[in-house]
Amino acid sequence: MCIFIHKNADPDAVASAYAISYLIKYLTSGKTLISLVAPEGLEAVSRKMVEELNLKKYVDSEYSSDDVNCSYQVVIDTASASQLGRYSSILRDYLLIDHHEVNTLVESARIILYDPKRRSSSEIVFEVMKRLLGRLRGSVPSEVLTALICGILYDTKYLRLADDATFEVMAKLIRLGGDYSFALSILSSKKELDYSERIARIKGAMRAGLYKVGDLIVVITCIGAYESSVLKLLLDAGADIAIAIATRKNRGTRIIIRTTNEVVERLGFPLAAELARRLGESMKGSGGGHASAAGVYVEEFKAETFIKVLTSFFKSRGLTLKVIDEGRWLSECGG
Ligand SMILES: [Mn+2]
Repeated sequence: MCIFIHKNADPDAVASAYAISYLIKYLTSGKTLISLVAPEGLEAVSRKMVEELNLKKYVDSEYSSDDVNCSYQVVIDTASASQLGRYSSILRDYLLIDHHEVNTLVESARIILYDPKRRSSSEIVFEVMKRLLGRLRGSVPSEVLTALICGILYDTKYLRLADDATFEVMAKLIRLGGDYSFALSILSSKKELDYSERIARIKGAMRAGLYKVGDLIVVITCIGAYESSVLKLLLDAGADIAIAIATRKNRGTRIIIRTTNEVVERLGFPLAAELARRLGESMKGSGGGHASAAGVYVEEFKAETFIKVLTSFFKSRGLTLKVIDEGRWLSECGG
């Protein structure tokens, strides 16, 4: 059996995958061999979580580049085929566990455990465990529970996005033996930015173009690495919507969109997810994600088309995209 998680997997995806793997092994008395398929590997903080909680023993093998052959497939915390990279082509009859507002993998899944109201996949996985195991006390190892706490904390931005159901799950995880403060310490150890990340952030800021829609500030930049970090910087600087174009030699282009929850609330629709989907459809790629964080993959990026789609997307919402200062992103990423 294979468990697939999205590229550069975050703690929610990784915790959910290990917990499901544990559950399946438990229910089949260890007879099921499980491979974790993590295209392009795990995010640094997820690797730290796996190490600190000693989770490796819950899967039999890990793939990140070898050819994968699996009879049963579970896809976790993944919103679109593009997030699985080259593995998307081998998907069939899969079980999907996910919570993203927009998910294009739902259509062709065989079994669906999908709840866009949940703030994390870890919450859904915990509910599945509860249903299948009945009384959980003593049966689930504390490191698995702690991993799920990490997953929830990460996806809810330390519970800022949590709702009543999230708190109920969290309370149960702690009561059953999950270690809340250890989970916090795993996630929150400050990492020093390395040299290349600092360069990427500064380049991203230097190349940024400045636009507005209504009274929202939109910033577009072009950067080949550390996109999330660059976008966070731009949002911190005051952008309402920040978009990074990341072109990789012979490997297509990723468009990453970030906005704030305040903007999503004000607009009243899942901006990033919908914009990503529209860009994907219009640029012969695929896109999806959350209301405030989403991504698109396209084979061939054309700045002209991109701006056109962006303009018509906002226009369809009654908003006009205006240029304040085009910046340098076009000459770097114009294609
Ligand atoms: Mn998630």
